[in-house]
Parts: sequence; structure tokens; C-alpha cells
Amino acid sequence: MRQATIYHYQLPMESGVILRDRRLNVREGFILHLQQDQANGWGEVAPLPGFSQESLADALQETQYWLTAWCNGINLADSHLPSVAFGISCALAELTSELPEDADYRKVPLCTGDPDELLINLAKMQGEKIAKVKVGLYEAVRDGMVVNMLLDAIPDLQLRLDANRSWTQAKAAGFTKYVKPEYRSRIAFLEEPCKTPELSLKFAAESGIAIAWDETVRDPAFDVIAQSGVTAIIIKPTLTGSISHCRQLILKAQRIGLTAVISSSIESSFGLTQLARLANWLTPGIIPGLDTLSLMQEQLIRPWPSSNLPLRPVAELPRIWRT
Ligand code: OSB
Ligand code: MG
Repeated sequence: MRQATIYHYQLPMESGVILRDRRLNVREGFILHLQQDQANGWGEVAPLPGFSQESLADALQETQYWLTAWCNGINLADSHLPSVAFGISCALAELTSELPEDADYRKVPLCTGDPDELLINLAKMQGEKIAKVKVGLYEAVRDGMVVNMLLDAIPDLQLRLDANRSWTQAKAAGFTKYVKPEYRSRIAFLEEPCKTPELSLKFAAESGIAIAWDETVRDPAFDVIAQSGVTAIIIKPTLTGSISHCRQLILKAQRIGLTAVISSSIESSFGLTQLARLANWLTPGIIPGLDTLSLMQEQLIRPWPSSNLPLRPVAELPRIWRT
């Protein structure tokens, strides 16, 4: 016997979390509970406003459609809505014990503003020192100075930078000019420096700074290929699709020597713990980009080990659908 239940969650965000051009006051999504005989599997479906193509209503309708078929013994192909495909695949992978329990709860500390705060977090970091800094929000000169300052302060630090396609060629060149040449190799990669992939490739060739694809991975025409200057691809499963689809991208990247980095789409602590398990399984040794829980005021169902945020249990969530 198969049974499926859907819960709705809304989690308050820290004030002032801005995503692209909008403020995100609450993070909203669904928690799925699948049961088959004695086995249980849970998953999170949470399209991210401004990033996902599908709305919350689309995602709910599609999830209900897929789970109705599943309860009738039919396993449809992966949903074409990435958030739905990912959440359902997680629940199924728990149900079948395909998703290992072991997790990598390290995360790359994320700096969106104050670099001094980042230094304090890095001082606490065990083992490999690596941080992610958002660039392109202020002047390129300031970004260059922050990078120099961090790399000066911690000699064994590596940085991941993320410009989210914000720079013109001139701004990108301005940034390069301010980063000490001997520091360029300590930038593991800079995600999407320029407005188009072509310009970003040109930037990599001219600056000697390695780049990574994030937005480009979600381009329908994207294929994982070796390109000069590109060292990594960022996989945000909620924006990409099912575990098996993400796994194919990751394997292809690894085969040609690219680093695949699993990263957050601002899921709840529940979703983040599944991403940490996925990272430990599919990208061992690569610290995932999961430092987004501090943007929220609460955790959900499963706690992130080092977090002190209050935890909302499933019993407090409205159950909105059941087969
Ligand atoms: O800019 O890469 C982004 C999260 C949601 C939407 C967009 C982005 C992000 C992150 C996640 O940066 C954190 C990370 O990748 O380390
Ligand atoms: Mg990015």
C-alpha cells in the first residue's frame, strides 16, 4: 500500500533578505511524506521566487498529480518542474534507502556584506579554509580590496566568488586590476562574472581567474563540456531537477575534471540536511554551498547540527493533502 501526504510550510526570514530584486519575507514550500508498507520517505518541494520558473501553485498541483499516480502504482517520468522532481526524488530515495544517511555538514561560509564577520567564522572553521563572497553588489574596486584583505589575513584561505552575471566587461576588468596577481590562483572560481557565458569565458581567458557556471547550468541548451578557464559547475537541485538528473550532470562534470558543487536554493533546514547527504554521497570532499540557514528565523522538522534556531516540528504544519 502506498500513501502520500503533503504539508505546507512558511518560515519567517531574517529581515532584509533580498533575492535578485525582491525582498523575501517568508520562505514557503511543501513537505512530502511518502509511505509504502513499513517504509517512509520525506522530501521538500520549494520553488524559489525569482529563480524557479514554476509558481508555488504550479508546484503543488504537479506534486499532487505525480503522487496520485504513484499511489496507484504508477511511477511517472521525472516532473518537468525542477522543484517537484527534486522533492519527489528525495522522498523516493529515502523510501528505498538509496539516499545515504551520512552527511557532510560542513558548508562554505557565505559573505554578502561584512568581511569582518566572515573572518570570525573562518577562524572557527576546521580543516580546509574556504569561503564564498558575493561580488558585484558594490563597486568592483571594493570587491577587489575585500578579496585582497581576506587572502592577506588567512594565508591558507581559498575563495569562491559569485558575481551572478552582474558585471560589464569594464567592471570585471576593474575587479581584476585590484586583485593582487599572486592571489588569482587562490580564487577557486568566480561564478558567472559577466552578463553572458561568452563574455565570462573571455574574462577567464584575459584575467587568468577561473570561473564556474551557475545560472548557465539551468540554460535549456546547457551541456557539461570542458572549456578553457572553467573549473566548476554549481548544482542547485531545487532549480535543476531530480537526484538522478543532478547525478548525471555531476558524473559528467567529474569525468572531465570539473568540480561539481552542490548548493542551496534557500531550502529549510530539512532540505539543507538532505542536500548535505546528497553532497556527501555524490561530491565527496567538495564542501557544498549550503550556508543559507542563517537567513531564516526557524528550522523545520530536521535540525542542522550546529544551528541554534528554534525547530518547527511537522505536527505544527498544516496538512493540506492526503491520498
Ligand atoms: O547567487 O548563487 C546564488 C542561493 C539561492 C539563489 C541564488 C544563489 C544562492 C547561493 C547559495 O548563493 C549559497 C551558495 O551557493 O554557497
Ligand atoms: Mg550564483
